[in-house]
Amino acid sequence: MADTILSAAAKHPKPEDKSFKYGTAGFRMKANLLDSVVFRVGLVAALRSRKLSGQTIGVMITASHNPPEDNGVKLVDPMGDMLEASWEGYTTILANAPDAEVEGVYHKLETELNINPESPARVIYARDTRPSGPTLVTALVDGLKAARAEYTDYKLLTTPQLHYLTRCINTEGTPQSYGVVSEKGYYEKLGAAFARAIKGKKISGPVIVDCANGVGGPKLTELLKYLPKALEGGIDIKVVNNDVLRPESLNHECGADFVKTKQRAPPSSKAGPNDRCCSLDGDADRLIYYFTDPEHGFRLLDGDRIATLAASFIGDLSREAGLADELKIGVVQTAYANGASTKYIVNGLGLPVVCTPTGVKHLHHAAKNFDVGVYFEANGHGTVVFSPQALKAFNTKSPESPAQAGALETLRALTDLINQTVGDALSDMLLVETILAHKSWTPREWDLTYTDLPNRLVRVEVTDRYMYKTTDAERKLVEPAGLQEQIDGLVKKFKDGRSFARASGTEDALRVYAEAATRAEADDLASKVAALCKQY
Ligand code: G16
Repeated sequence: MADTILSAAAKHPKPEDKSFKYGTAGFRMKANLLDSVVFRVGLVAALRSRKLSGQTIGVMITASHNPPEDNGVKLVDPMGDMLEASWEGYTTILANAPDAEVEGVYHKLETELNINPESPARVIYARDTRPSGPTLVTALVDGLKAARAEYTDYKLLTTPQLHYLTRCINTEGTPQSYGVVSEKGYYEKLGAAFARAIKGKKISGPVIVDCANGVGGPKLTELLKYLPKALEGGIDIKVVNNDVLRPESLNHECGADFVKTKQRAPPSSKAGPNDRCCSLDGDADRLIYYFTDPEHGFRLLDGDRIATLAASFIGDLSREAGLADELKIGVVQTAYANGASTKYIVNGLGLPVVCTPTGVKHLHHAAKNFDVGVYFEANGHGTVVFSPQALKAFNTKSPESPAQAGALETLRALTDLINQTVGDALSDMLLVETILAHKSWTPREWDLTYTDLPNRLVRVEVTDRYMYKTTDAERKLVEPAGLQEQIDGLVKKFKDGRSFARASGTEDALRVYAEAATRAEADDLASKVAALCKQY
């Protein structure tokens, strides 16, 4: 007989004196603290599915860009979106209940949320390559069994693949069907869409992809089988940092987070001048491009650059397709977006920009207010979402010229190529490659579209990150009292200065961002603001 929730909870005891919070991307911490949390996430997944009449919920076990000894867990809603905000609170409550009270809290939530305990509960789950993954899966399964949920183990996947599968399952057999419910279905969808999107265009030279020694490596290697090869007018992808057998190498001196924060290529890189390079993160939901310019050295093409590239390309295609007046295109960024990128989008591309707090869930939500909503965090996490009206227009508009027909076909291909559930490094990379091929651009031309303001992001160890509270899309601190005024005073002394501090939602640290007219000033401003924050 299956364990009751009470007896199962006793096998996954909550560490004493530890409190948990569903943060920017679910729960994240040292893996050895997560067992009870993952068990209880299994219970929440079952409740959430029952609440939604048996629609399938996804659970991903990953700590993405964080170090190998960390792990994390997050929930995926039926359409592949992040968990609805109000449920983050319920998950936090269950994660913090004492072991003996877990069953009571579970049933209380069931009653309060009006959930029929006899409704079916269906859950799928996957994990990244961290060594702690299998043990945490055991805890999750114990939670799912105790809550009498049906479940399917998709084993190793990238985070965006799990989002894709969740949506596919819940839309299968409906007019909104998102794709075939299998990992192979994902590769086939991307491969076919990419072939359509680059038809008649030439991709110049190879792209070197740093896979952060994470799950993106084997998955990209698999995807290659479904992509048109360079010799057939397709793409030449060189996979590097694809060692998933040495767990300690995950995200170590490589990957998107390293490249973005250190503003340099992984030390292992053997790329030559002007070689087109990109880096994924540990679960392949972030993407950063870069190259070395013989004159100016390392050049970073981050999430802001991908957003501007995608927005300008889709904007141009919509105009060519005669749809510019019908479609509202907009870009969503966070406070980390380089000021120069925001200016370029508003003044250069003539598009509106919305700023939200950090966290894909916030950006995704805001992007849905546009017909074409392009959202990217500067760290390379993002995608494009299309409204039902946009999809309808691409599919029903009768072309008045061969050029219009071509633009419409490219737009349709993009809607299949882009993973609309969440930021997806593999899909985003194929999008960038498509756009560069259409524009006949090397990364150099891409880099020349605008000039970034020098910037610096620092990670500050503080005693209690939760005492730093923000407002205005995290651009201003309201607590500790008086700190923001001091930051403002410092910023005023720097030409083009801008700086903010916010608590990380994925690490035990405060993040300080600064930009200014010169590199030295940006560094100076960042270290001064960091020092100020540490005093509190
Ligand atoms: C996660 C979130 C991102 C966020 C990043 C850093 O990324 O999904 O939206 O930008 O954490 O967040 P924070 O500054 O709060 O630590 P990932 O790639 O680690 O899942």
